[in-house]
Amino acid sequence: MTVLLLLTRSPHKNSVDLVTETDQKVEAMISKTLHAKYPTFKFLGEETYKPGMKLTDAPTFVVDPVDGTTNFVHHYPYVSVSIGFAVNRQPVVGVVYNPFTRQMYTGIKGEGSYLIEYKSGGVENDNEPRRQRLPLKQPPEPLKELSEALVAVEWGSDRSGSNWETKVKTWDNLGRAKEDGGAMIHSARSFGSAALNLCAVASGAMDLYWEGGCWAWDVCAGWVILNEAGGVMVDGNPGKWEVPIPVDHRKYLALRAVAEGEEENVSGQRKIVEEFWSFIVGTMQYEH
Ligand code: LIP
Repeated sequence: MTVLLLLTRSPHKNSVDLVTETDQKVEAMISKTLHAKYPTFKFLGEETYKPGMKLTDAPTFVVDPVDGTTNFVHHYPYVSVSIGFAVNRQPVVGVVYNPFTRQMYTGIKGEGSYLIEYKSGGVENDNEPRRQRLPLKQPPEPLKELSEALVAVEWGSDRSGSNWETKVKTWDNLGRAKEDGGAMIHSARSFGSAALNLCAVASGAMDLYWEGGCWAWDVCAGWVILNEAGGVMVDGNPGKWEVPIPVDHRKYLALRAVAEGEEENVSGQRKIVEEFWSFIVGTMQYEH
């Protein structure tokens, strides 16, 4: 059995903010490879990020070498390498690969998004992977109201204070019976990887994903894959439908495509998003 060397992240937030030697080595390899190929582009990675570093409008690789580190430490196979590319703080290219399931999700702005499944030999040895355009169900299933939804929600690593209160009370509101003022959603799931949660929403297997506290590197790649599958990313706090959020906003709500036609899709999504916002208790705030 491979022994994972757990390291202490600096600055170290708390006992659930985990990092391993693998996270750091994979990022070093990705950054070296990308820099050699694209020396003029900037790089923002989870393991080399320092407080105060800001994502600019410059073309930038936004990378999470091991998204789902807690899963990786526990050998729970919901882990991914997430490589995004942003321009003007907007995601334009994304690749998310889960080495345990050999599933790769790709998305390029204006060119669609795909699920590519490799057989046992993995990426290097499989020349004919199965490739499917997202969402997997076309036309997308309608989603008439929030009570029909399966929603991904994550605790994250902040476990006290007003952000925690907002998460716990909102989770309660989403699950609670309608006659008691709740949304009575079908159910909630916590998979522990923002990138794979976004890919699940893009594929249509999950209807929504809500989280506050994760970072640009957790969502950049998945965001393009979601948008190119007709899905939408909006403010994780009750917001304004017309106001787009930047990739480093740190409060996110993702929703899958709910109809084939552009107009029907957008109006159907707006209805669900505004319904979801009405069940959020409080406002999440995170330093950037
Ligand atoms: C994780 C995110 C997840 C969040 C975790 C953590 P990491 O990223 O993907 O959504 O809930 O707290 O931030 O640290 O495994 O790269």
